[in-house]
Parts: sequence; C-alpha cells; structure tokens
Amino acid sequence: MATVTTPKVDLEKFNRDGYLIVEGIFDPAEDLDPVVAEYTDLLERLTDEFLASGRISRDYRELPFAQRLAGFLQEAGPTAFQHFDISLPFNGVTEATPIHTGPQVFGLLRNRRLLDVIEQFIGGEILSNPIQHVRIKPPSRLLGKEFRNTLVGQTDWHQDQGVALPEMDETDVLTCWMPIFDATVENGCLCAVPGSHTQGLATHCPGKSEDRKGLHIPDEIRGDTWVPLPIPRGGALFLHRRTMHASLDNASDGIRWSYDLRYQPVGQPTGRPWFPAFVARSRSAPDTELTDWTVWGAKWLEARTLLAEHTGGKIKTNRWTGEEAVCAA
Ligand SMILES: O=C(O)CCC(=O)C(=O)O
Ligand SMILES: [Fe+2]
Repeated sequence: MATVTTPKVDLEKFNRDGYLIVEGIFDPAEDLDPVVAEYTDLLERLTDEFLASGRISRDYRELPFAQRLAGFLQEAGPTAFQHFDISLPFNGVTEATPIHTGPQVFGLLRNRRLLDVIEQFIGGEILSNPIQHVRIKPPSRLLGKEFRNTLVGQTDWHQDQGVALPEMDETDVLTCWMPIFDATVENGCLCAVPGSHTQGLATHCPGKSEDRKGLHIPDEIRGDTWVPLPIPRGGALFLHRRTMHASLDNASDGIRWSYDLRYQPVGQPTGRPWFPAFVARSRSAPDTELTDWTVWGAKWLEARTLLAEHTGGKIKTNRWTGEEAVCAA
C-alpha cells in the first residue's frame, strides 16, 4: 500500500481566490489507474455492442485511447457519450437511457484522502451532491461541430450556482474537479476568474449561435482577468459555487479526462432534487454512510424510472429564461 499523507488545505487562499489547487491527493496507481481500467472495459463492451448493432463500422482498437474514443464517438454520435457519464441528461430520459455507475468510480467519490481534504473545507458531515460528470475529451480537431458540448468539448464560462436551481443558493457546495491524467493548457485545463466568487451570481444566457450554444456568462460581465489552472495527475481543483470558470480547448493529441464531483454539508438542498445524493462521510453517524456501489447505482436507476415517467423525461435545472436584459444584447 502506498502511503500518501493528506495535504493541508489553505483556506485563506481559497476564500480569497475562490479556487484552490491541492496536489498529491490521489495515489495514481492505486486510485486512478483502476478508474481508467473500468472505463477501458466499458469502451471494449460498447465497441462490441455497437459493432453488432451496426452503429459503428470498425473497432478502432489499433489506436491509442484518445484517437480510439474519438473514432468511436465520431461514428456513434454525441449521444453515445451518455454511456460513460455518471449522471443522467435533463431531457428525453427513458428506461433505456444509459449511465455508468461502476465500483471504481464510486471508490473515487468516496476516496478517503479526498474526503479528508473536503472535510477541511466543509466539516465532517459530507453529502455527495449528485451534480457530477465525467468529461473525456478527445483532441477537438478529431470531432465534428456536433460535439461542442461540455462533456467532450470545451466548457463555456459559468458559475456552478448558475447552472443549478435556486434551492441551492445558500448551500455550501464545493466543486471538486480532478484530472485522471495531467490537465494542461494545451489539452484543455480549466480556467477561472480569481475573486469572482465575491461578486454574487451573474446572469447566465443561452447561446444563440451555432458556435455558442450553451448557457454562459456573457463576456462583458466576465471581464478578462482569468487564469489557466493546469493540474498534475493526483491533484484536484476546488471551486467555490460562485467562482466563474470555463475550460480551454483540447488542442493536444491526447485525452483530457476529468471527473467533477460536488460535496456539501448533509441536510442542505442539492440544486438537483431529481437526482440521488448520498452521505459520503458522517463523523456523527457513520452508519448513514453509503458504502455499497450497487446501492448507489440502484439509486440512479430509480431516478431514471421517475424521470422517464415524468412528462417527456424533461426537468428544469436552472433559473434562466433567456429574456434577461443582458441576454438580449
Ligand atoms: O471540465 C470541464 O470542462 C468543466 C468542469 C466544470 O465546469 C466544473 O467542474 O464545474
Ligand atoms: Fe462548472
């Protein structure tokens, strides 16, 4: 067993900047390689399944992972990425909507050293907030325009509070973003506006052009003072819920692979009431912790059933209408 001691969190810096990079949380061989293996198996299974049903014409197995995933997605289409994600979409959910809930990814959500770090931010009663994603981004030049979404393409400027329902405005949600391999400026690391968490919630507008489709903070509100935040494998970035952030483009030949997880004190609203939260750590009532990945997976499938029965499998996930004055500009 490798010994990695828990890093001490500089809360003063976090409170000043609205973000903090903490290096050396994960042991790459023990904590991250098994996650890569779980997803490699998943891609293997999907390749066989999609070949059999004719959704792809070749297996791309001769290629390195980044190029292989790009080939698979380019042929199978953007919706195929849903097989990898650890959350459900907001639209059109049916009983057949795929989601990935494996033991290794659950192990990451409950990683002891990660929770030791999170405890320093929010205390020892820790809820895993269900606003969570895996983003596995192949080199962007290998994918068509239809892949300009935040799971496989670039992410536009936003605050995490701005992409959740107002019920979580007062919840102390901490975003934890961890790269599975080094995140660099070239491969599309995150960037943030230092101190932006102190300025309240900015208006988010829907994109109105082919090049800018998603919800985002208009450039004139954001300003130009952003900094890139490269993070080495094993580390993580922690963000305040009102810190403005985005991701750069993956202009490299490799993969830009990250998990973004969120944690909050137990008992506060999550901002996504349809999705299942769970107690990741409780110092006062350890028996309330969820430790079985199959139960976690089952909770997501229950949420899927509820959503599928709900009109059109569609839910509201944020407060914006597009009619706000700054959005008209
Ligand atoms: O990884 C990305 O592209 C975006 C991540 C993000 O917005 C987040 O972690 O809150
Ligand atoms: Fe975000």
